[in-house]
Amino acid sequence: MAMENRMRQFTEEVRQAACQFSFEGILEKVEPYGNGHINDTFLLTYAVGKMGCIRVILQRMNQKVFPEPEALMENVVAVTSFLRNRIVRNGGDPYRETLNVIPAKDGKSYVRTEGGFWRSFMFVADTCCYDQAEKAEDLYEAGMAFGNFQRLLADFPARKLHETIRDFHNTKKRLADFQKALREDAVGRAGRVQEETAFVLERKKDACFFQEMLERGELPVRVTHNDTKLNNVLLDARTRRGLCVIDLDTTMPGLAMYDFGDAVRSGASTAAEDEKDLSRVSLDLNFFEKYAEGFLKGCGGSLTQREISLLPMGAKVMTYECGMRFLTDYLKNDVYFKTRYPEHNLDRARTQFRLVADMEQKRQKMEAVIAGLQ
Ligand code: ADP
Ligand code: GN1
Ligand code: MG
Repeated sequence: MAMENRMRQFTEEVRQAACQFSFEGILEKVEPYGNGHINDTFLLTYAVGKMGCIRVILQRMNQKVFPEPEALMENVVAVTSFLRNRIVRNGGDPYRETLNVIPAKDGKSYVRTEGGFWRSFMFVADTCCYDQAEKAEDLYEAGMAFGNFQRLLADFPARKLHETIRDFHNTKKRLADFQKALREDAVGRAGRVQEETAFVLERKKDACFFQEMLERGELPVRVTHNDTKLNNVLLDARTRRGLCVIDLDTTMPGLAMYDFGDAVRSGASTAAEDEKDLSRVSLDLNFFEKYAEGFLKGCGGSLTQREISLLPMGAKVMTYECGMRFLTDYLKNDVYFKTRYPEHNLDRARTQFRLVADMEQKRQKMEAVIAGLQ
């Protein structure tokens, strides 16, 4: 019953937002959509005269995570317009190969209601989107799509981008945040995570690895996606080819290793991000290789030798950072990521740390795979 009431309230809020967008037709259906951890995503179906049905995505942006939705949408519009031009120039389909923002009736890229800030995208139909890869080819295709995304944005004017989340992949800062949450122990959970805490603290050096290289000016800063989770890329359902990179909220200056690493973390694990049976969690080296092959191909030779050799480290640091973020959120009483049960963030942190440990075991193998692709 509580669920039904919640759904009714959601639907009402969605309707209030939807009527301010440049949609046409009669709203026939509202469904919660996808498995994102941050925004509230809905699929809306409209009946348009005698033309049949049109579906659109409507999202309530998470204002706790993104305190400046206007700046965020400026980024999204700038990046998608730039991509659209490139895709058209390359003979591609700009309605399927990038997100398309549907504006509000007042011409803005977002709508503000009592319930928050909303935006809308054309729905990219006939696609598949996976939380976990089904086969190695999916990872090749995801890698190709994310690599291509980075290549297409190579000459995007990075200074135009707002930093939507400050220090997003500053792992050193993430470690400091974790230590602060541990000290504050807001809801008395610190005692329950001593093993995980020790795991984090034993790897302080990893937290500083990229940040210190960046501070020394040793790595090229590129426009990167920064949230290359497998379910942030759509594959064409018919051909199963990498089609459209979505969830552009964190597209900002960053490192190639971030985009490589986060996709390996999410796509090359043998288990779900919240698997409780840790014996099922490991790095699938075949998936790792396929993702790397696709990513390098997609980047089209733009990565330096140094960057390529740092890809395995990117996978480890991104996995470590993500585990630390889940654990920090657990200590802070689950204020950032959406959770479905009280220990959800802790389960997620544990899988990430198990994956880090496995990557440490497989380090030489990972390096050999990357060397073999050069
Ligand atoms: P979050 O930031 O919460 O992860 P996303 O923007 O990734 O939100 O959207 C959540 C999910 O909704 C995606 O994983 C995908 O399944 C689906 N989705 C989002 N936008 C589109 C779109 N334009 N077309 C088709 N599916 C989409
Ligand atoms: C979030 O939004 P989503 O679900 O695609 C998070 C990522 C994490 C990921 C872990 C803006 O991604 O950074 O790696 O969860 N996005 C943001 O699953 O914090
Ligand atoms: Mg997402």
